[in-house]
Amino acid sequence: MSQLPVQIIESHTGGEPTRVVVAGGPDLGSGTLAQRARRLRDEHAWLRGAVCREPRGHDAVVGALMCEPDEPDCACGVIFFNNMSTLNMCVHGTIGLAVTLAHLGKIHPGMHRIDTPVGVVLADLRSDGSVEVTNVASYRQATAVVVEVPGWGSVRGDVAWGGNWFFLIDGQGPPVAIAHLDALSQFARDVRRCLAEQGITGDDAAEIDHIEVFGPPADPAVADSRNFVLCPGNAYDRSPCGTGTSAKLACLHAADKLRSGQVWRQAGILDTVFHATFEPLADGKIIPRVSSRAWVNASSTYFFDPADPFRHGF
Ligand code: PYC
Repeated sequence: MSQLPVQIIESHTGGEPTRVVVAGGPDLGSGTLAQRARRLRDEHAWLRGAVCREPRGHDAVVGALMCEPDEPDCACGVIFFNNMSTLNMCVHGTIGLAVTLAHLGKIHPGMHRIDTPVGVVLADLRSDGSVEVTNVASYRQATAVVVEVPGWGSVRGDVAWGGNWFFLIDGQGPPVAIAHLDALSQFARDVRRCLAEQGITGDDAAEIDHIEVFGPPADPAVADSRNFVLCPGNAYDRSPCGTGTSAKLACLHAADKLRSGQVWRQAGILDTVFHATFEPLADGKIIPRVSSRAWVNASSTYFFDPADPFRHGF
């Protein structure tokens, strides 16, 4: 277990924090990013405790361990994690990673390949500081799936992959507004538990660990929709969630409700907005492109005093 200081650069994307571990992280050896992500999850839980739990962190923090890429021509590799486990992919975190790399002088405006556990994504760092992420191929796996949720009744939604597994619910549950945060969190947690109990999964029996609830936008001139996204654990995404926006695009495409190239403006619960488009693939999947801005707002050094019982979080 590393007792070396860990160096972090922090940013937020539409209100959702990202902490990029730029030095002092564990040595995960070689292999694909997916293999190294499993090693991080199973053998180095201390890092997610130190970064995403109290007393340094909180459950909304997403960590990003910068690594050597496995795929050629990548600016870097990255493994995202939160207080519970590793994440397959994270778009807001990729935007945060891109501005962090620029802050460190490691990249300049232009297109950059980033290796992740679910494949290579592209980050286009523009000269105005915004970043467009070309995400992994996304698709709707099932539509109008009904899950029985005690207290809420029959809840209907779509199952889709956008780099993580999502259950997307439109127009059911509490109003999608910050005033209803507790009720939304409870609703989404109940839905997630019932999906697992009723055997409703993504492909290969993957747990659907993100729940996305949609409602009307505050201002239709600014956004097409507002969402609430429950992340693995109990935290909700402060941003509109880029993998969730990718899943939404896949569902809109499958339902023939959005054309290739048409811009979808997804607001999150704080009314920050991601702009997204897609390119259709021959097999019915899509390649989503999601853009937003992130701001670097802190740089920290974490110390690990062996006498501190909470050096790896609680
Ligand atoms: O932006 O993809 C995203 C994301 C996933 C979890 C939190 N944010």
